[in-house]
Amino acid sequence: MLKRISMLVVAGLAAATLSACGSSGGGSGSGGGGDDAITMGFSQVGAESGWRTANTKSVQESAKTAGITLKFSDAQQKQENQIKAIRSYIQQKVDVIAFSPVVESGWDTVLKEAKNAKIPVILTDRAVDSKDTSLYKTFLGSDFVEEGRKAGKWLVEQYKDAKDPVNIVELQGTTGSAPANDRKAGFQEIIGADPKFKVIASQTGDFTRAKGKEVMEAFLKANPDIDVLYAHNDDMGLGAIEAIEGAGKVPGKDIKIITVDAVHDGMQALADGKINYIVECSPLLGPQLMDLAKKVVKGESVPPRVVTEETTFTQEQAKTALPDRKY
Ligand code: GYE
Repeated sequence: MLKRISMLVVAGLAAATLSACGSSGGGSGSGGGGDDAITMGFSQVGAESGWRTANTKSVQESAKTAGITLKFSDAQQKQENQIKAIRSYIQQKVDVIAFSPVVESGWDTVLKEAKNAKIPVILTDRAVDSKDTSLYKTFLGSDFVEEGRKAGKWLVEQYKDAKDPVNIVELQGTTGSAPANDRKAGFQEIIGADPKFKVIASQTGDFTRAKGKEVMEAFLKANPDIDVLYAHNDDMGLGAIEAIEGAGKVPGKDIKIITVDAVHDGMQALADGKINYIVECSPLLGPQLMDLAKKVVKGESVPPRVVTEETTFTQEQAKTALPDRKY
């Protein structure tokens, strides 16, 4: 699927072919800023995590730097709010719409409306599962399956000599979201090869610290023998750490913790020994998003998939990286 193709087309936004004669279907955005002035309507998921805050900042700052007028709305993790926002951007005849879909399904109707209005759409951060890929120009973001695999590979390596079962609990991201689906699948793909790895409980913590804590408390009550926590983001992991400490256990020792994102607070907990491994997911998508928007509005061709480059961090690596971390 999309995700597979993606690897081939990374990065090289180069080879742009100037194809169109007319530019956007928008018509707005030309008042005063010269004929290059672009208005972007951006529908953000919410403000659920440190990652999201950093992502929002990146989008807002890069729009400013790129001279793009940004109309921004926060959907508070609700698909219906995103659909409303997109419809309002269509009505306002923005030049380009970008959004980070909270869940994967259910976008075809509104995306068709944008297409009919000739307003190009860019997916950023999260994917949709629409079969019709002509409904959007490109998808900029991480490879979440690969992130799950990285988490799984670290775990397999850590327990390579273990004979006993390894009891894992999983805090999933928002139900139905691309990162929750894919991080689960990638992780499962790797650990599934060895039956000693057992996911004994798996539940959504909605990518928030509060929910992560609450669900981990329930996990701890129901399962006395948890060896590993795999949390789909740092925030849920940080909430879970509070629950683990509250239960009189030592996070990072009694229960090994793997998370995804590598935002500042997560990296601090990693450096402090409370998290054991973090798979990075970069929220700094703003600059690439603005480049893509300019091209798309001009009618230039762009790669259908642009994958963010990412790494992983051990506790030692976190100590080194922390002072220069921007978010
Ligand atoms: O990992 C999580 C956030 O979509 C990649 O959403 C993003 C995820 C990120 O809430 O912290």
